Amino acid sequence: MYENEIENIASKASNEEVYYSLLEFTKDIMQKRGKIEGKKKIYYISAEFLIGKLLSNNLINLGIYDQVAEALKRHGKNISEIEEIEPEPSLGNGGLGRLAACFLDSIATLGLPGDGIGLNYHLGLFKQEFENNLQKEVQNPWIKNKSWLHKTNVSYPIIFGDLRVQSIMYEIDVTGYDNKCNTLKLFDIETIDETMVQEDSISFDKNDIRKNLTLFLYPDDSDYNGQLLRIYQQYFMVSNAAQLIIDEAVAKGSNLYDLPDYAVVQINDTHPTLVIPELIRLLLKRDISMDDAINIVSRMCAYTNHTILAEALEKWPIWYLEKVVPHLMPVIKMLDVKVKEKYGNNPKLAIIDKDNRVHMAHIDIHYGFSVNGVAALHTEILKNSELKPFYDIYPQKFNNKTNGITFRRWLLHCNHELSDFITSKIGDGYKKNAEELEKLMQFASDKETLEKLLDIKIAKKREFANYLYANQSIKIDENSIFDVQVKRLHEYKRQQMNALYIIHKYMEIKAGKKPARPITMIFGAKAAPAYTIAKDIIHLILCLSDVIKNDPDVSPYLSVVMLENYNVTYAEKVIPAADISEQISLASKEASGTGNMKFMLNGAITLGTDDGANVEIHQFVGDDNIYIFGETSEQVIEHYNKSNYSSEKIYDEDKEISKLVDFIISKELFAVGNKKSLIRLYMEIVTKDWFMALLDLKEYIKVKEQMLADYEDRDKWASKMLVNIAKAGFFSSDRTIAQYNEDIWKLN
Ligand code: 26Q
Repeated sequence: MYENEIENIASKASNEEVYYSLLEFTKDIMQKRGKIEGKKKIYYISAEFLIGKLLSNNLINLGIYDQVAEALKRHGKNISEIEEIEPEPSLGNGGLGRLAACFLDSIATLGLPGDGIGLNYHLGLFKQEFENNLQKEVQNPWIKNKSWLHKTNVSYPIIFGDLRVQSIMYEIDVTGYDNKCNTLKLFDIETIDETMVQEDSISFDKNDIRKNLTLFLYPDDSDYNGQLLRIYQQYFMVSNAAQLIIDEAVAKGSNLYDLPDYAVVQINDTHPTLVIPELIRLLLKRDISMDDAINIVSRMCAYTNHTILAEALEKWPIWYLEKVVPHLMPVIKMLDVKVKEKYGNNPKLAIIDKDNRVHMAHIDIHYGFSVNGVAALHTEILKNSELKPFYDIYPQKFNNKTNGITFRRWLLHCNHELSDFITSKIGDGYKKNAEELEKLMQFASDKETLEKLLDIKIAKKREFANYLYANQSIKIDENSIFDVQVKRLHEYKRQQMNALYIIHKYMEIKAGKKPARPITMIFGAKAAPAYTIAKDIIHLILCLSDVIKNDPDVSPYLSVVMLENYNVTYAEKVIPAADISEQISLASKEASGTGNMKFMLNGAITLGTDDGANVEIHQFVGDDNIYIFGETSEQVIEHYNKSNYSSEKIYDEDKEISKLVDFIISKELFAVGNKKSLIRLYMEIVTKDWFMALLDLKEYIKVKEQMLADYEDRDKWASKMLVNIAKAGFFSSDRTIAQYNEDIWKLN
């Protein structure tokens, strides 16, 4: 099919022309594919959809990727160069946004009727640049005249306390793998003024809502950074969603009392929580009683929790809501009164607390029918500690849905070499049924297979090294060990602990102890612009990179690279090239992690704590195929409960540790860095260390050394790689979505 069109496109003169023709061509095919239909639909509402570039993925899902790539090749063009033209829509911060994108792919692949609902941010997450070893934020526009967006005629009035706007709905088609399409619906208004943002910054006047409502995505990850504009955005998103849901259900014949037969809403963290009172308000307007409205809505809304960090739980001062959405207040107050009538004045269960703050998660749990965590350990922690008072009254609402990733993007697209090889071994059934990867286990000690895996790894390392050189003019040694930690920067993820490892290795090499093979430490991380310590950690890593690069005693054996502007596109290049996957969060703090799954699938070995989904990865691959260290989540929780952790004590008593920490304020680092920032970070680690980097540091170093030594037994290492790939099937988002459907959505 499409031979002539594809040939015609491939013969166009410039890469730009080819890209834009392919864009239109692909959009056209998706429109013709038609929509997945069904009586009941899942609405996945999320403030973030980190979809990444779409061209290759869409071609893969449409089954024409190879055909297009070959046609391009015949005309002397390379599909990866064509991909370069596409701007990456960075409509998310990190894990939660990327998860939403993986889910859309899987929902369509499983043929379930389901749409994503979010916001059409004009500027995605800031673009990161490094200047003087510091992070600088630059605005990141992604909508060119031609993009994946379709403008629709759907438009709703949205009422705020002090203004009223008219929305417009855009759509991006989401094609399933070998299936029809769903859509991602992104709402916007026409009066956004992109000139409000200075060319070189991300600051602007936050008061003019008409001009900036959907102008940018909040650059916060797991940090609660309350701003009035954030509430405007949230309400705008959910009021559109609620109106759309009701319209679509009514069009299909709903009498509104049976709305739960037509629609189920998944609330992605608390950012879309206001959809609950908004749906109730809209039903009241249609003459449905309060009790009936609450009953209807409570049977259609389900909530996913993505974090246990107390500072990330949304609690808005009531006056924010009174200003932005006064018409919702009677409903929210009624929801609060009913909780108090039923459960007394238990402050732990209240929607509106004594300080007049509205607890968003509490609305979801009382007035939704399902509450899920995103990995087994995370759900247990929610049930037993963080949300225990709720679990006590609503045990039946709680369930676990361990996260997953789409194998189309994270294997078929980013690692053709590996997926082709797997296909040659076990056929391509695994592309639809990921558990079939398990069939690879029969080759666990097959020399030829293992050698081929190592060959593919080296090819991907070379490819990445070339990309890095083209992108950042940095040269790395493809024969070194690639040790990779890529994720948002947060103290709980403990990039600072990895930096202390680098200091350890640097000192060892200085003292004459050379590693068996050079090591390349690769980081990628954006810090929220207002998160000072996170920026200090980036600064430390960049300074270490500088010091080591300029030290001829050390540079042949160790190098440190910080990827500039780490995003989905970068992830697709670096993950297939990784040997070691760093997943070293303080146990109990990482709800799940999804990078861990991407690395595993691409044959990297995990160095991690028993946290989030690492626990399940550990169970699947067994002790011999993962490197686990550090205190357990129980031990860590006990430290918090007893307030008995003191980094100062460790620092004072352990000279090996204090020697590493002291290097942060050494003359070597001061020579290339900012004294104030380095001292601030040093003080933070010595006197606070809220996420206990010093607690696990020595065991971390020990286990990493073991790992580096084990790497030298190449056959054994390759068999660990194979086991990781073979056991990755469980972490397909197709499995996750099948479980959401089975237990929560109940479509079909
Ligand atoms: C909140 C209020 C105001 C502004 C921003 C925010 C905000 C934005 C994004 C709060 C949190 C986030 C993102 C959270 C997140 O990405 N959590 C991650 O979710 C993944 C998918 O479930 C998990 O794998 C990770 O463990 C979890 O950290």
